[in-house]
Amino acid sequence: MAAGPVAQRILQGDRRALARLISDVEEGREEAREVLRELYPRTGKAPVVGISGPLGVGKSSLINQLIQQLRTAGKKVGVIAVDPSSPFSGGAVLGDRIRIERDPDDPGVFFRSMASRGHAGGLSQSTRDAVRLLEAFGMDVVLVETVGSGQVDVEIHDIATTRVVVVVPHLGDEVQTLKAGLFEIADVFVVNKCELPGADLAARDLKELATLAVPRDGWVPRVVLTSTVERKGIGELWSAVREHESAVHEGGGSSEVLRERAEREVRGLLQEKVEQLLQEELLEDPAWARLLDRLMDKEVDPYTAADRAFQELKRRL
Ligand SMILES: Nc1nc2c(ncn2[C@@H]2O[C@H](COP(=O)(O)OP(=O)(O)OP(=O)(O)O)[C@@H](O)[C@H]2O)c(=O)[nH]1
Ligand SMILES: [Mg+2]
Repeated sequence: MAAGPVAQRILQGDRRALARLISDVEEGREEAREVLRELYPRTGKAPVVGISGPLGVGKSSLINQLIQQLRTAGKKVGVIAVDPSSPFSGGAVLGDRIRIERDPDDPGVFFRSMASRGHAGGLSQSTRDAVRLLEAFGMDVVLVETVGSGQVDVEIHDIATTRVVVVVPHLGDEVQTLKAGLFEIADVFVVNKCELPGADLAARDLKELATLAVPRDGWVPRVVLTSTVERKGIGELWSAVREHESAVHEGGGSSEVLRERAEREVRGLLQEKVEQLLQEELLEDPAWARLLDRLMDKEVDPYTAADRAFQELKRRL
């Protein structure tokens, strides 16, 4: 597909056009989807590294040092900070939470934060699309910081090609169980603040747990020790990410993980359309209100009501 004027500007590295388009994506504008269609063939090659973990473990500090390392190697870096769950951050301003030390004049770094409100197609779809735009824009690597754990975090994790979960030594029993759960969604574990006591023990526990994980694309989760205060382990972290990227991309289009992810995305978009169809065909029809009246009067039960509505929908298609 030939690239239209907006897509051209993105490909030419126009930062203002990129910022505006990401906002359009957040608002779910159809024009933005059109540009995404045009740019899609140019996406999917850059490592997209998700960095998540509990509050204050050092995610932003690690990102700062990864940026330095990548810039030194001549790589351009896009950074997205996602705040899916305001309760976690206590309503903190995102700009505070990420604390990225960046040179505002460096054209090789683009930073964007995404908060939970106002995403027409859902936060994870907006984030996924923003990542694609950053890649089409020419970023060699995209880093995505998310806080906390739980369902939203898992969804955000679905966007990263390599999922890094950061923990610190001595998180206590509660986090031990959290760690076990996180194994499902981590490719690389980082024990940050490793200059503190207990780091080796934490790393050993994690390595043991890693042997229990079911390998995906032939990959067993890796454990890396880092300290951003002592500037240790950043090179090892990046090597682990690169090795994982090779494992994922090795089989070309046959990666289990990438295929399942692609399927989940299309299913999500399809479900949106089905919901819209339901809305237009049934829920706006006066017959729907009448059916609800009958339900309230107990003339019909919910199962029968759903069956009838479904039959009616099929009849109309
Ligand atoms: N001792 C020690 N402190 C660290 C290290 N890395 C980060 N910190 C400190 O931990 C605190 C939190 O660091 P951040 O990088 O903001 O952590 P974060 O995970 O991004 O925090 P949130 O985004 O608020 O969840 C800061 O005070 C850092 O200076 C480390 O390697 N060792
Ligand atoms: Mg942070």
